[in-house]
Amino acid sequence: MAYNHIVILTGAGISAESGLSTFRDAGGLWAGHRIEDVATPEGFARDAALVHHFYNLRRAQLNEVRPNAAHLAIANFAQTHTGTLTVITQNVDDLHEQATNGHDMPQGYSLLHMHGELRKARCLATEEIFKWHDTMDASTPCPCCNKPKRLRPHIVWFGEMPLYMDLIGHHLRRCDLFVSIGTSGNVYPAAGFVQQVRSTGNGHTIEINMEPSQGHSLFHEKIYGAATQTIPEFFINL
Ligand code: BJW
Repeated sequence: MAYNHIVILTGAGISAESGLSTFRDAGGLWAGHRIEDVATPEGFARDAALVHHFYNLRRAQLNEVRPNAAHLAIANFAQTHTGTLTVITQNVDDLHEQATNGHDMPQGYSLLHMHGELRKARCLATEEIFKWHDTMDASTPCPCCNKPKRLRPHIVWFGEMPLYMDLIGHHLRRCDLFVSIGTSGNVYPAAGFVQQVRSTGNGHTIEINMEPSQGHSLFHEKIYGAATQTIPEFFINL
């Protein structure tokens, strides 16, 4: 069956084989950290130095990693797909961008970073967003107001509203295929997208992950295995 409006949701599992740790697997990103300390606005208010350090290390790590066969398979598929293809990523890395880099992407393709981006910073006062490739700390002057203590990583922490929610809702309502890749289904609202698609009655839903996610029973189809194996095979046959 040919699908016209496809939504792909990706999580940390798609980037794992590029060398970026997931969150909840053993030895993951939060090992050695309390989530409340590094992934909440309250943690940032308490100890900005710790939070900046955590994200500075992860931003620097992006220089060392490349998209893997799963990111590339999605990018290749996007080039030939004639309907719309919306990639909603929970990831703050830029491996989907790197995978499409240098290619003219069709008009129907879009990529939405619902949990923000490591390579962006935001001014706490004006909400202006800047491309950011270096380290930052509390003393870094903000480019718009030239004052210290104004910059934060452009990341959606717990308790904050994820980005592009209206646009995401629009794509979920009209999609005829929803594919969830490499996410444990622990974090809302992303974990609820499959239910939103099911409630429309028109979308086929597929989970592709290393293991069954929290919401696995909600999907019509499931494929389990490493993303670099399962994803290229899946998109070649779609
Ligand atoms: C592989 C693989 C390989 C490994 N191949 N697979 C009580 C009930 C319900 C909700 C709430 C609640 N209390 C609070 C909430 C809301 C809260 C929430 O969901 N909390 C839960 C813990 C319960 N959510 C929020 O606060 C969000 N905001 C919000 O809800 O606003 C209100 C709102 C209401 C209604 C509509 C809209 C908004 C904000 C959430 C922000 C999440 N931010 C983080 C941190 C970002 C910064 C950073 O990167 O450091 O985003 S949390 C972290 O988890 C990160 C990820 O994007 C996110 C999801 O993780 P992901 O991607 O699923 O990774 P893992 O590690 O969990 O899973 C990896 C999977 O890959 C595993 O299954 C592996 O098996 C698999 N895998 N290798 C294939 N090679």
